[in-house]
Amino acid sequence: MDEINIHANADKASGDYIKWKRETDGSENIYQYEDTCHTGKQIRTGPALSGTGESRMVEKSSYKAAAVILGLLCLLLLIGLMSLVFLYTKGSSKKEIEMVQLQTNYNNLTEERDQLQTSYNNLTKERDQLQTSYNNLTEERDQLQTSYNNLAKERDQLQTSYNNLTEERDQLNKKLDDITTDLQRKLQGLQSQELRYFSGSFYYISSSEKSWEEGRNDCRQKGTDLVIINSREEQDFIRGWKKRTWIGLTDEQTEGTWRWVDGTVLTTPRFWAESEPNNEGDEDCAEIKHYDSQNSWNDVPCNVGKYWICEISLKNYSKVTRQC
Ligand code: 2F8
Ligand code: CA
Repeated sequence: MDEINIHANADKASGDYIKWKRETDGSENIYQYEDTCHTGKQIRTGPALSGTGESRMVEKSSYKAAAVILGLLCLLLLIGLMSLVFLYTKGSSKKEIEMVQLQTNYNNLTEERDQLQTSYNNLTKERDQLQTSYNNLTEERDQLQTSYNNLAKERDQLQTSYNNLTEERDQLNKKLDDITTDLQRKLQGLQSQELRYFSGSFYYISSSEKSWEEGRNDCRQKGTDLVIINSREEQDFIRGWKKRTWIGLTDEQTEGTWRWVDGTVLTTPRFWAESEPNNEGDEDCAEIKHYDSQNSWNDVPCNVGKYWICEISLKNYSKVTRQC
């Protein structure tokens, strides 16, 4: 049985060593010993190499070559690992730089975005304020437009009223001229006669006696008519002449229905003498008979001769003017 001691630490003869031992059955065992302790620990077992010393030399060379190859492989592996680490580190650095740049860009973009967002918000606010101002201005404009339209409408109405009034004034002026001319003509016709004025009317009494119709025609020729008595005061004024005179009252048209010469039916006041009108022998025209009494009217035949009184009423002119 062969036995070889191999020291793992050449500088220390008493250090750890490995014992290679060939067993009788041809197998080989390798034991590891620690220092002075001779109890070995078996670390390998296997068949023994065939051959003698020469074969052992070959085996040793093979082990050395294997060790060298193994070393080279380890070196290559180490170099590879280092390269990988280098590349990884380099890649990581590049990535880190890129990440930093990306982060910076991201931060810049975020800041720009925030600034843009702020600008957008400000612009939105300004736009809303402008929109509000625009709406207010639009509303004010519409109100002003409405006021303007109303004023224009009022102006047009006033203009129309002004035009109407101007036209009315012109018509009135024309009528006034006509009335003035008419009055002047009538007054010229009565110039030589005695005229009396009472409460808005001129009165004329004839100097001769004629029938009711002839007396009325005389008045008409002068542009007037027989007197119409409308009040107690006028009745007293008329009977103040103290003459039996025709007045402008007749029932010729309908017996019993007394009408004034302007067509109005006699109502009140009325100043018939007692028991009159009695139509004694077809009496269709009225006279002032009992002039000393207020109730002085009498109906008599129209063809008898009597004085007559004409009336030029200025109120009638006034009425005509207002009707225009
Ligand atoms: O008594 C009243 C009566 O007097 C006269 O007749 C008699 C009158 N006639 C004339 O004057 C013509 C009536 O009219 C009057 O009613
Ligand atoms: Ca009578």
